[in-house]
Amino acid sequence: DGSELVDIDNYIHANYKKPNDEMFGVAKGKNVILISMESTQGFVINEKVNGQEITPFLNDFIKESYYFDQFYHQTGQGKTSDSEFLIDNSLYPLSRGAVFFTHSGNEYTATPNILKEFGYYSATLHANSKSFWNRDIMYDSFGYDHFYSLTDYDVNDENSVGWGLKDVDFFEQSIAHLKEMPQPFYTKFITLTNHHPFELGEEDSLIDPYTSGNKTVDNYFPTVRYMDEAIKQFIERLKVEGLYEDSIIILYGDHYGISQNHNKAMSEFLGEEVTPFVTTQLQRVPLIIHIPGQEGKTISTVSGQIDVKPTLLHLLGIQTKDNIDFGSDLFSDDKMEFTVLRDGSFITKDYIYTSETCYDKQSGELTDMDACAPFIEKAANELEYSDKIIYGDLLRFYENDGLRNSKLLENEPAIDAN
Ligand code: GP9
Ligand code: MN
Repeated sequence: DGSELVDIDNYIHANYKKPNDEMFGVAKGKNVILISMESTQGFVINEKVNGQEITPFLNDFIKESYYFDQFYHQTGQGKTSDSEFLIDNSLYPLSRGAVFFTHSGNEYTATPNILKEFGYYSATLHANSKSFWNRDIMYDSFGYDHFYSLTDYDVNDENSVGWGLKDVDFFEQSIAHLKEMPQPFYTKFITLTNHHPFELGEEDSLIDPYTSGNKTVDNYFPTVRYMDEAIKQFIERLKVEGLYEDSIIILYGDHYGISQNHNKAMSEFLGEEVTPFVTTQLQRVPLIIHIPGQEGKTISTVSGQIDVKPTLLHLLGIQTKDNIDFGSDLFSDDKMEFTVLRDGSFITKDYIYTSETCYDKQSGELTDMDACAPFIEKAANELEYSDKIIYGDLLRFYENDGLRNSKLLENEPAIDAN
């Protein structure tokens, strides 16, 4: 039955943070364009390699956007698919395996499911075979109307590298798909070129590799630079097509690109030893939210992928107080600075807890466990509650037994469903 959900429901609603009055609904009725930036870690932003900027476009774009520089990925073994799970559901992925494979038949209250009630059309665009990560099945559970996958793209030897279609061509070909969609739309574009082992042709290399001698680390920079260029061209194209001003654009890094196997080369690049503390800090990925007509600013609230769903829904003018979301609105004045990673590590305003060790965030020094202690149970609870929902498919009770009365019907539609 759904009785297990009562505790969880109480926990979630005790943690609910009300939206910021000034931001609630600022993007009401706008299209949504999410861009999943493959393997893009936060340390490349405003950083150089061989004296050259790694992300010149993003460095400019963050100046006219809300840029969250203390935003963490929370993925596990499900990699890109875990990030999609977090972003669309505000639930944690699983500690082992990929929830996209193991629990694709569950009921979810994902963002596309919710936005459907507000007249939105939703689609994911990604030039890989549709069954990779079991996406075709999971997307149905999330409520996506369409999945533009490999067969919707013209992919050949010339326009491919590494894992497949190059990002520039992917975005270019995606424009036609975007133009045929009903508006408003909720779309997710998943890039691919900046994927291990970071292969790139000479003609697409805009900067030189790094020179540590570690191929993975060295080649990471030119493929990040290439992705940056692809996103730049896509945004320019959105302007040409008249879609830019009608769309809220959200870019996020899906997960780390450089694993701990490359700590030595990373230490050389960063100029510091990659300790467990530094490894945790390296799990920061960029989150950039561009809202037409808003100047934006850099926001350093500790946050994670789990926070995107309520943040976005509030920007669109949709209430979330009756949702089972583990994250909270990044613009809320009361946003708690507390982010749990899937391995049980957590980050607060002042501390980082990882490998059962408590660090002072400012200094990186070990600190007394008492400082982290109040959060240890909360972190464990969060993960456990979220796991329970997934293992027990508990959202089916939430939706069906009227635990908090059909929440979607309570919301006044933000826009006409015409
Ligand atoms: C595959 C792409 C990359 O379609 O999303 O997957 P990853 O290995 O990063 O999870
Ligand atoms: Mn990925």
